[in-house]
Order: sequence, then structure tokens, then C-alpha cells
Amino acid sequence: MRQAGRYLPEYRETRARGRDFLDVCLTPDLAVEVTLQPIRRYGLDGAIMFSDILIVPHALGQKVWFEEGAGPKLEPLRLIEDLKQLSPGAMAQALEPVYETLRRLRRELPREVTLIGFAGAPWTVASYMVEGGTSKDFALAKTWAYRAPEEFARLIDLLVDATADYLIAQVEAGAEALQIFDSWAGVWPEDELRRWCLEPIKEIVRRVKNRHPDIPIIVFPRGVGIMYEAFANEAGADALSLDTTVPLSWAREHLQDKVVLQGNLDPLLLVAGGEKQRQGTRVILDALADRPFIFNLGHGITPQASTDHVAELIEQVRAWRPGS
Ligand code: 1CP
Repeated sequence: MRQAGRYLPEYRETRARGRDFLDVCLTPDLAVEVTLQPIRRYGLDGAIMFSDILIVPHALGQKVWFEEGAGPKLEPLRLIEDLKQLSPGAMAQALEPVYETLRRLRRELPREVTLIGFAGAPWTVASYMVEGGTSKDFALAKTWAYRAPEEFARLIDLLVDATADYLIAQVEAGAEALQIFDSWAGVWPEDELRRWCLEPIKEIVRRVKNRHPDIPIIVFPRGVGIMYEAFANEAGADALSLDTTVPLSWAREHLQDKVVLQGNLDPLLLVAGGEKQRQGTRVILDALADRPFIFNLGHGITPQASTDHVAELIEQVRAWRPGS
């Protein structure tokens, strides 16, 4: 999940040194610094490179900007002809600062800290490209996919190619594990979930593993409910990241003998803190942590999270023992 960000005063300070958010992502000095901040402060086991899933549309030539307080904005793609404006050939060059950031992080991080690269899954990235930003109902993107699936497939296929190439290059620049975020997978009926989310992710995993068979891949199909089981069986990933709503006993029974699980504390418990946070953490550890498991949040940390609550959480996770 996201671990850098506005809840850290040192992030807000570095962020103010960049022209804007994209500039922080694409300036290796700044991106390295914000990646290291949560590691320095908390001694976490993994460092997720500082970037954003919308770097890919940006590198493909779409206009992307981040408005203060309003989230990401993109000049939307609405017609099949609009895909001609994208230039996959220019992508590798545009993403070079990300690879430089990874190379530097590999040199600067302690050996025992895993460097995690990531990308958005094709559907989630396509949803931003078509809607022009975040959306409540994804009406434009979903309607396009229902009305003209062969057109929409061209966008998804383009993103499968771009994302697989991007993740392979991240491994070659030093990423030691990869996470694929399908944050908006939970909006589709079963057939479309398979077509627009599961199949594209499976193809990306296949291509990355073909080049780098040993690279661990974590998939986050947020909000897919019992369809998590199809992802466990079919995606080819090593681990699944559980969103906050997935019941722990169900996950233990249906998923954990197939893949490593990661998750799934409600990020808002880090705002609330106190006994509720301790209890929520304890329940997750007791249910899942005696088998292959990565403790994590069920979604990205919020700017309102308290740094003291994060410190308490980490202490509790580190102190936990099976049967304790
Ligand atoms: O160090 C880290 O924490 C890693 C950096 C990281 C990651 C993994 C950022 C930085 N973004 C992401 C992934 C990401 N970005 C996802 C997938 C994970 C998830 O579901 O949260 C998504 C959907 C985005 C898109 C995005 N970018 C959003 C969400 C908007 C929405 O639709 O609700 C936002 C707010 C951003 C901007 C952004 N990206 C990252 C940060 C720290 C921020 C906030 C900008 C700032 O505070 O300066």
C-alpha cells in the first residue's frame, strides 16, 4: 500500500520542494528521499518506490496533472481515435527517471529492506484515462466497454503491453518484488471482471515471470469479494493483497493455502487509534500470521493518519507471536 505521503511532516516538506506532485515522482533526488522517509522513521521491512499509477498514462503522452485537494486529472480519452494520441514508443524514455530512482534506492537501502516496484492494473489505469480522473460510478469507461468491447480491448491491450514492459524494466533497475494495483476491480459483474481485470493481470504476470521467473508478484484486486478466490487460482501471482472488507476466516480457508496473503487493516483505524486499532490489528494477526503472511493496510494510508498510531501499530506487529 502507499506508505509515504502527507501524514508525514517530512513528506510535506520535500513535496513543497517539487514544482508539483508529478515533478516529485520524476525527480530521482526527491523520489528517493520520500521513499526512504517512512523507512528511516519506522524501520519497515519493505520500501515501495515513490511514484504513482498515473505515471504510465503520462509516459504514454496523455496530459496528467494533480490538483491540490482534488486528486488526479487527465485530459480524457473518449473515442477510439483518441488512442492515436498515445505514443507507446516514447514510454521507455519518459520513465527513465523512475528506473534511476530504483537504481539509487537499491544502493541506499539496507540490504534487508525489500524494494517494491509497482504499477496500476490495466482496468484501473484505463478508468482514469477515460473518466479524466477519479469517478464514483465509472459510467463512461464501463459504458464504452459494454457498447464497444473490441474498441475498449484495444486500450486494455495497449496497457497490458505498456505495464508488462514497465514492470520488467523495474526489475532490471533493482525492484525485488512487484505489486499490481487493481483498485477499482470491484465494480464489474463476473464476466467483465474476468475480461477486463483478471485476464489482463494474468497476461502481465505471465510476461514478467517469463523474463524474471523468481520475482515475487503481489496483486491487489480491491473489492472483488469472493472473486478473490479466482484471482488466487488463476492470476499466477505469488501473493494477494486483501482489501479491508475481506473476512479473515474466509481468506484463511479459501486463499491462504494457494497464495501468500497481505493485508488488511482499515487505514482509518490509524486515524482513530486506541483500543479499536489494537484490537483490529490483533484479530488480523491471530487469523493469518501463523501462515505465509505480510502485515499491511487494506488500502492506502490517509493524510489524517497519526504518526504515533503508526508507530504503535508497528510495535504491536513486531511483538506478536503465534499463540501469544
Ligand atoms: O511511497 C508510497 O507510498 C508509494 C507511492 C504511491 C502508490 C503505490 C502513490 C503516491 N500512489 C500509489 C498508487 C495509486 N495511485 C493507486 C493504487 C493504490 C490505491 O488504490 O490507493 C491509485 C488508485 C492512485 C491514484 C491516485 N494518485 C490517487 C487516488 C485518487 C482516487 O481516485 O481516489 C491519489 C490521491 C493520487 C496522488 C498520490 N499518489 C501518491 C501520493 C502520496 C498521492 C497524494 C499526493 C500528495 O499528497 O502529494
